[in-house]
Amino acid sequence: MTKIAIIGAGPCGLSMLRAFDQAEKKGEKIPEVVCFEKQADWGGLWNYSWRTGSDQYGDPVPNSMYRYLWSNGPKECLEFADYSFDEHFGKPIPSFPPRAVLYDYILGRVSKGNIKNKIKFNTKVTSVVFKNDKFEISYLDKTSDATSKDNFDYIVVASGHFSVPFIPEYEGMSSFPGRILHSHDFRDAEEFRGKNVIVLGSSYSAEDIALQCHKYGANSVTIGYRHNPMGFKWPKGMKEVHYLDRLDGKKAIFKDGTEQDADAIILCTGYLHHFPFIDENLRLKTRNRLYPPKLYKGVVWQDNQKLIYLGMQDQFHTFNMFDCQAWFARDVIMGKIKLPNSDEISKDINKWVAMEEKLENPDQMIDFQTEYTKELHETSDYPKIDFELIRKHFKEWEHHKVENILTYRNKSFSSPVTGSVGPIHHTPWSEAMDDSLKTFLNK
Ligand code: FAD
Ligand code: NA7
Repeated sequence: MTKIAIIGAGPCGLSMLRAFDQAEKKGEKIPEVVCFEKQADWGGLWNYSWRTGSDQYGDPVPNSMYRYLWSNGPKECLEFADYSFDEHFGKPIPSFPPRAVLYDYILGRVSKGNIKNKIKFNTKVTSVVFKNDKFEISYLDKTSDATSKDNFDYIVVASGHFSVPFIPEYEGMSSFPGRILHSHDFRDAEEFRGKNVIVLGSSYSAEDIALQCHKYGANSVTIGYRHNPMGFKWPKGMKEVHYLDRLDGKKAIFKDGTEQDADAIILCTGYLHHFPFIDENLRLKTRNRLYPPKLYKGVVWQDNQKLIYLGMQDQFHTFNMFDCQAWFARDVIMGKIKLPNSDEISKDINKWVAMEEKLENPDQMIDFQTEYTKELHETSDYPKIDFELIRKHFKEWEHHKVENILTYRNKSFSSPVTGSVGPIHHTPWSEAMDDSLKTFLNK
């Protein structure tokens, strides 16, 4: 029997497990599937951990999410086609839920199937090599410190790419008298109440962590961008300036001449695609981009088509794109989708990469990833979902952010699955200090 290993039980690994589960429910004979998850529980980044650094077994902590994290895009854009928000919560809920609510939703779908028993928890994959037409996987049971080996026909890498921080160094850091941390280790904005905070970066983490620090009472927040400013209309107490030049004692000196006393520096400088456990000739090497090269349809490894990578793109679309990838991968593995010859694979990859390299603004990027997801969607029986509506929502959301970065999360959107409209939340985001599921749903 064909044997499949899935590495990681975050949203992508769970999409893969759900795809097989759905085929089995339709009476199809599915391969043997084993999922390895190095944490004690499932949900990937959405499974919050207070820990930073390494865990009780000495293993690096993968979690990068923090307290008070609310969805950074409308939930309608990530909705599962086969499990709507209305079905899970029994009623329409507002469009920008906090982390705990999305975590509940992700798990709600997989708790119902024959899925959890396929996952080996606290089990870290330490090596993947291809020999004699099989993948040999070595894995460590972290609780017993015992290593084992097993062979598989296919490997699905769903280990995420927002867990290993990219940490640059600036002059003066070693003598800076305050705290320096990467967004990967940021857990609670309360820590920065009354402080002068410098945030470096100009993408999602910089935007959200800067806003969190402001919301929870930082004295000032100064964002240093490298190439392009985010350019939002920042509230009083926040500003965006050009690139940190150096630190001099507790003073941060920027390239545009701005000087700012700082108590803390938060490096929102992104993450590394880091797969040290995969043999080098199978390893995806890329920066964070919308179409990493060498992946046919964004998932099948060009040089060995029994190796699948899920969710390795920079992401506007998330959960339903992961699903489209997983359903496609499942059908490739089960022989329902035949891959073209290597010339056509190469042409297809080059076409997408060339298009991606020409993208100039968020609207074009949204169009690009929507077209990619739609194309994948058509290849499998993943249920109907209105990607045109999702495209429209993403563009509206981008424009709401430009209008007012403090209020975009108060807006409401309609579901691409059920059509129902999210109610306006009872408390505007900038005043909502409690991010619990109970308060969000019940007040
Ligand atoms: P992950 O969620 O990272 O899961 C990977 C899993 O693989 C983890 O459980 C990990 O323990 C496991 N693993 C890793 N290596 C191994 C190994 N060697 N052996 C065994 N197991 C392993 N997306 C949204 O849609 N909305 C948001 O609001 C949003 N906010 C975000 C905020 C932050 C701070 C970050 C970092 C990301 C955010 N995202 C958001 C994007 C996020 O990438 C996806 O939502 C999603 O978590 C990606 O799923 P994944 O399965 O690819 O990776
Ligand atoms: P991203 O989106 O990969 O962005 C990384 C940012 O880091 C980006 O703005 C880079 O600026 C910046 N960067 C990288 N190196 C430096 C240095 N040396 N100095 C200053 N700035 C630097 O990562 P995020 O963490 O923001 O987002 C990851 C996920 O978390 C995302 O999917 C969200 O859903 C939440 P550049 O543009 O290259 O100048």
